Amino acid sequence: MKTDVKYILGSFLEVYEELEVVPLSIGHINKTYKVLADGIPLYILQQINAKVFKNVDGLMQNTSLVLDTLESYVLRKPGQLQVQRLIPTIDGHLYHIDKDGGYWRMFSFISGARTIETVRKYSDAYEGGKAYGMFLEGVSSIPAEELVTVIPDFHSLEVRYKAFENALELNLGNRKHEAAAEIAFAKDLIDRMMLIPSKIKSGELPLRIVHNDTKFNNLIFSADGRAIAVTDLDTVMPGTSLFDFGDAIRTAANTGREDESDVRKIKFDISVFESFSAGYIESAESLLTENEIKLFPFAAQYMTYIMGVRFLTDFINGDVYYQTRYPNHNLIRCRAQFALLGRMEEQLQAMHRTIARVTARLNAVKS
Ligand code: GN1
Ligand code: MG
Repeated sequence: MKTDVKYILGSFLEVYEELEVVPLSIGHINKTYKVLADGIPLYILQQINAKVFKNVDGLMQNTSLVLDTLESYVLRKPGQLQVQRLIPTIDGHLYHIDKDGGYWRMFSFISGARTIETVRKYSDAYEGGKAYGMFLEGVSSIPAEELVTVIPDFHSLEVRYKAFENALELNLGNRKHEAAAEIAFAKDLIDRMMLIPSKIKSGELPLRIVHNDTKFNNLIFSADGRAIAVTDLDTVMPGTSLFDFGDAIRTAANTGREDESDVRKIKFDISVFESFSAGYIESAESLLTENEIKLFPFAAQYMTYIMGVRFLTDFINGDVYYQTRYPNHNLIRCRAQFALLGRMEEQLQAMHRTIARVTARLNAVKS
């Protein structure tokens, strides 16, 4: 297995025999490897999950466009963000197809890079907010029609909920009975959760180019605690800033892991929420509308709910989408998301007050 992967390097690099390839356990979709020379990481090699990304060519065109756009954006913001480089294949393509039909791509490794799984410092949350806010500004110049829709309706709750209902009907994994409480929870909340989709439909929320997968561990930090890059650009597509803000809070303000099995460890850290919001709103201020900012607390709930429903759907379907490490992994992930949603509900008013405070502070600085 490992030798096979190493052999792939030959399509990207003339000389690769001395390099070491180490698998990384990040992400639930693609397979990711670090490529090192003498212990120093040089590249990130990835096998793209072509079951999930059916149009790999479109995906890679998007990635290349987004990286180029960010590259020119960061030139205007010296010292703030770095951009990964796509390493083309030796024959000049954006990706390589191996003899078994597997799709591979390679990126430069950002030196000193580290990621954060659980946020423990408010300064990290603030830095992360700033970086994702800059990202929003950085990609805002891309015309929507130039991006291929790699996964249609990615954060559409109508579509995700239909898939859930479909899973319930078919019960392919024969597991419905194991998830009775979670199924009831999802059903109870669906009407309330349709608020954001309804505001998108009515035009109250602007559509923008967004990242769509802003887990906190998709940020790269320097050793001295600055958020220096945004990774995982697979799902950059039109959407709303609420998706990015919400998913970042879902992962950053959770004191437990995304798949924490002891739900008592799952708390919602309102100070992380405050710090992230301050960074995000400050750096994306030129774009964000009042309607968007007002809905940020709810966005955190929306993204937590939608992820819970997606994990639950995959559990019922018999684990056909996400990589899992044990039989009820998706159910545990769903439980953790729904527990977090409960903790957020208790702090919803506090979140609204926090957003008001953050915006008031920013306005005071300006006047
Ligand atoms: C998947 O593979 P990863 O971890 O970057 C998923 C996201 C979910 C996330 C949940 C293409 O992302 O939408 O938020 O898992 N990506 C896709 O952790 O479905
Ligand atoms: Mg991803």
